[in-house]
Amino acid sequence: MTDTPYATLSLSAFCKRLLAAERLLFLLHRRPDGDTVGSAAALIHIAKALGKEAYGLCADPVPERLSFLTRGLSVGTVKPEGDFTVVAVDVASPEQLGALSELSLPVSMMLDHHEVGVPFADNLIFADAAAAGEVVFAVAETLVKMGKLRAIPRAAKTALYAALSSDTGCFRYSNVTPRTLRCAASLLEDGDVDSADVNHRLFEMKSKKQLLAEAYAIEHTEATEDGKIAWVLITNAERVALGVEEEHLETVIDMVRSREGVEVALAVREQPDGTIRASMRSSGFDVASLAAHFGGGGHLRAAGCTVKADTPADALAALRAEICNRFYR
Ligand SMILES: [Mn+2]
Repeated sequence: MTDTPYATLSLSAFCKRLLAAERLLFLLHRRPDGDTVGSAAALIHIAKALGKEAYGLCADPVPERLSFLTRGLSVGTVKPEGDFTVVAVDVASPEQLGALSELSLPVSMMLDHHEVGVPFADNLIFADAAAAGEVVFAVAETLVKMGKLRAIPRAAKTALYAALSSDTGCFRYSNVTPRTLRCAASLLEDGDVDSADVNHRLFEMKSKKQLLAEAYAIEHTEATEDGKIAWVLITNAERVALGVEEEHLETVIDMVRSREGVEVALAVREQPDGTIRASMRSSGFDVASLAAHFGGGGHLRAAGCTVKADTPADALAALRAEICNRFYR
């Protein structure tokens, strides 16, 4: 994150700019997950508690299973009228804004936790945070310390807990630190958060279509001879034949990843618009720089990118070649 024209913000500098704003627009990353939705929802609740107008904007609709986090809030795919102070939440690079980048919004600040990315505004980034929710929690605590917020609003606590749990796989991944757990513990302190309900919604409850997609992925996963690199490819034709939508493919990567012996997992999905998305997970191999090589971003062990290729099979071949090249070097 060096050599950019953008400033690195301290917590208090970020809070001061938030406090100076009257109308706030929080940008979520495309294909929204529990962290970007939970973190943006928490910021909207906090902004409202500060007496401000606040909205959320995302290139893709918030998936049904996460809609409990945005209930009663204005979070949509169409930009509300008027001028805003625009803050990107959990967005590592402009590419992750998806179609929003075409709006050329004047992004004032970024709040993020990705160690690999392309800064596009003055930023508050905790590279060691497990989730953007951890950064938002620090912002909320700072506002409380500054005397601007009496306490973290109840609904914001649930949203932040969901953000933390979402990006840590229910506090199971290696990104969990003592600070992550202290944030979660603090959010649970006053009994305002029904953690079992949040975790059930995030991890246990699956639609039949999602289960069908997972079953397909289990059946069609292939691997290198040593079983260390595994992948699955799902084209539009295959998805349509399966009777599922793109949003039901979100967890197929986890099926590839959970196979015994797999160290690098790859899921390649042709999108309805013909573009080709790749998700990668690993047990330590750097998939963030791999994704960055293809113009994407993410974390050391979890990343994604859009691959430019003529066919999904070509994209898979290019990804596999690059992974093998780096893995067996
Ligand atoms: Mn995140």
